[in-house]
Amino acid sequence: MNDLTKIVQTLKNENKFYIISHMLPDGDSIGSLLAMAEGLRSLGKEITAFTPGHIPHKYSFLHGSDLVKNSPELKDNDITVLVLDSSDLDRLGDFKDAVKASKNIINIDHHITNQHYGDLNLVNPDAAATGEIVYYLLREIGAQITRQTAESLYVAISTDTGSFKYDNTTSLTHRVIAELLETGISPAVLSLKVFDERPISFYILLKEALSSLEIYEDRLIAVMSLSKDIRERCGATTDDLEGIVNYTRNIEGVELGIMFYVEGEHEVKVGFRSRQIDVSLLAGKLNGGGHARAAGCRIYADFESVKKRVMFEAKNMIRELEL
Ligand SMILES: [Mn+2]
Repeated sequence: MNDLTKIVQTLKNENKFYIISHMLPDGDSIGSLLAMAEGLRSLGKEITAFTPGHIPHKYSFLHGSDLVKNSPELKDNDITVLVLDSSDLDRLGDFKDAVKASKNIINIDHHITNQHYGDLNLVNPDAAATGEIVYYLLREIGAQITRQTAESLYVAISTDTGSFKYDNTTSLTHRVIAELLETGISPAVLSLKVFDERPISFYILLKEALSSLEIYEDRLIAVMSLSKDIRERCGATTDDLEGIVNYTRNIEGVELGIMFYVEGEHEVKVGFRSRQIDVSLLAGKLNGGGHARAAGCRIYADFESVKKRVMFEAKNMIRELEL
């Protein structure tokens, strides 16, 4: 029997499950978690769903989000743990040890870098989202896909494909979405909630960030800064910081966007965004890391000296370009 068959058998035969997804949860992490939980509950199974951290406000409308626990109390080692959308166990943060202690870990994921840490592993890098795999499994075991479960799956798949704009979107993705739409869910309502709508505190914070905008190197570099004090004065949460850095890079003609976030007198978080240059190299020079177009670092010094150091490296990088 291959792992897929064994996983389907386990999902059918066992009556209690723990389900967990990765920390700093995104839409796929939360949507897959909630859909798997609801689908298994529809078969009368007892489910406890966990997340390391908290569910971002924009996903809190999804059905079952109020039942998700965030303390690592997986009390019974005999209960099978389904780990969703996590390439390795470090992605589980505080929950890592509790999950490791469990006798049966089922790893369900789509990251190509997955470490196959489960007792059973279902890793499909061709899936656009873990939500696609969850949908397949729920169908296989005869779970009900209610309208509410379909909403969670829609959120999972639409966020990981950037609203079906990224290259991971396949014809299968659209077939799955077509079946989800048949339950009567509204893509317009869900997209507004997940992609567009932000609380007023976000806009107040964005106003502060934009008022700090500076332009360097013939408009190739755009810089903004915020501090923890300003954020608190705006009544904004750390969730509200998400995406603000993108406003730097999205200015026409800007190649490199930089966002300074002053966490304390001697601690500054720096975010980088770019169009073409590899900002993971820039972040690497400053002991940080990330992806080619989105990276960051954290420097333990006062804002003024951090800014000087970062701008020195950033300008050097831009000057080396032949644009
Ligand atoms: Mn994912």
